[in-house]
Amino acid sequence: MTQPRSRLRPAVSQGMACAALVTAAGLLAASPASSVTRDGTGTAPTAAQALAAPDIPLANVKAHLTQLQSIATANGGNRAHGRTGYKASVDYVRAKLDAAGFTTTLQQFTSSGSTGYNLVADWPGGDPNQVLMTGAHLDSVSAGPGIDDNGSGSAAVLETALAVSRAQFQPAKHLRFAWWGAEELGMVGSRNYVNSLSAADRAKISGYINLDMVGSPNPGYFVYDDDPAIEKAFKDWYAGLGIPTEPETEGDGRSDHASFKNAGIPVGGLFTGAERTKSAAQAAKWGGTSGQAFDRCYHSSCDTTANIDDTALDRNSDALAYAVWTLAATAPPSGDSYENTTDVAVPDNGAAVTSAVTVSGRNGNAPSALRVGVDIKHTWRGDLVVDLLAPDGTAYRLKNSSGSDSADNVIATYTVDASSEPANGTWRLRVQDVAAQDTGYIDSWKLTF
Ligand code: DTR
Ligand code: CA
Ligand code: ZN
Ligand code: ZN
Repeated sequence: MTQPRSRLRPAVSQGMACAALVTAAGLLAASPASSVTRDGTGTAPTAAQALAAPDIPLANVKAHLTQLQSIATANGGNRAHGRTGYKASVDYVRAKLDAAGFTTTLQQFTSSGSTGYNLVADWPGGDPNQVLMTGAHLDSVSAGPGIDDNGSGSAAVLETALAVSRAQFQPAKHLRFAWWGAEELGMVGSRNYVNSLSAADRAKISGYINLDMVGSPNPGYFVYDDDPAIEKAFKDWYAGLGIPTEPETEGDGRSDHASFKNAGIPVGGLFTGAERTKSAAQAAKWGGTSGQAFDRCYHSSCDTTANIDDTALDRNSDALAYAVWTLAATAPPSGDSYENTTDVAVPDNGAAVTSAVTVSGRNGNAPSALRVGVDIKHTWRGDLVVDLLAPDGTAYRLKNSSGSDSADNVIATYTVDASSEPANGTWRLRVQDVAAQDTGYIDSWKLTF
């Protein structure tokens, strides 16, 4: 049931009730801290769980690739199933996750006469009946170090998991990350994992996101066209960057998401291409070299750290973080929405403006996972500070400004613990542009209870 559109309210003057301090480490560190408290007395506020996805530092992702390259070099030139380089890769990833507070499990299996290992890492918290999984295969072929295939996916997933820890992210859903063995033998590890789950445990997995080759040197931007919600998260992200994507259609059955899809679990993922050739039309929209394979070193000894396109790796790592933050925070819409679609101009480097929705007829307080969907069209979105104002004026920080976030538009769904706020009343979205140049407007926003 959608409420009638609300009248636009006068802008909230600056200096009104202050923002709740978002205590997530990492996010505030990425931009000027706003250490105001709810009541202005300096007492510690209750933390609002409204967090935008963090930027995934490319340097961190590449540091993992350097480590995986060193491991391959020290172990006969590869990280293949059944070889010492694979187990060393598992030990490296596991040590990072243990240090970051994950609960890690090593699942053993046998394939082609050798012991294989799946590494599974659970982030404590969230609804155990709604598990969002993200995974990548960690093994290479025996011909080479497998840095694009699939160190790139493994490193992007690892760094996203570490970003969850840095942010102390506590979404509605439970987060689980996995690194698979023996994918190159035919998705053996991931199939072993899915088959080892009871039907009840399989049913708890709300979705599986797969990253296999996300840094190809002549990259394409392919989004798996399987589950629409997962696909939408990735397409929204790339639309925000103004980068066209194509559906990943050849992948059916060609990577670990197949193990989950075959069990009826919604799947999605990203891919930058392997042995196939980039067309002229694709080169025209993505750059790179037409008539050349997306990855000329696919399954070859030259799949080293030199076989990576940094821009593609960075974009896909950030896209993964956005998808995890969005999909984990968004429990299936179960309630009513209240929306305002009236455009509100945001003055450049000026006063805050607001857009209001009026909620009525509800009982009690708002939920602990109040969903705030925003659509703000604005170049260089790092200029923007975005807050949700409860009817009593209490502010919940949704997005901090950032001197480095040059991407356009804020199209995101935030989850706010608004359980201390009565549901009925006039809620406002407050947006302020705190840096000169670049302008934009609130296109629409909505509350979902
Ligand atoms: N089979 C994967 C590489 C691969 C080829 N096509 C796709 C499509 C979607 C994901 C992965 C792939 C491998 O060699 O690991
Ligand atoms: Ca990044
Ligand atoms: Zn491969
Ligand atoms: Zn692969």
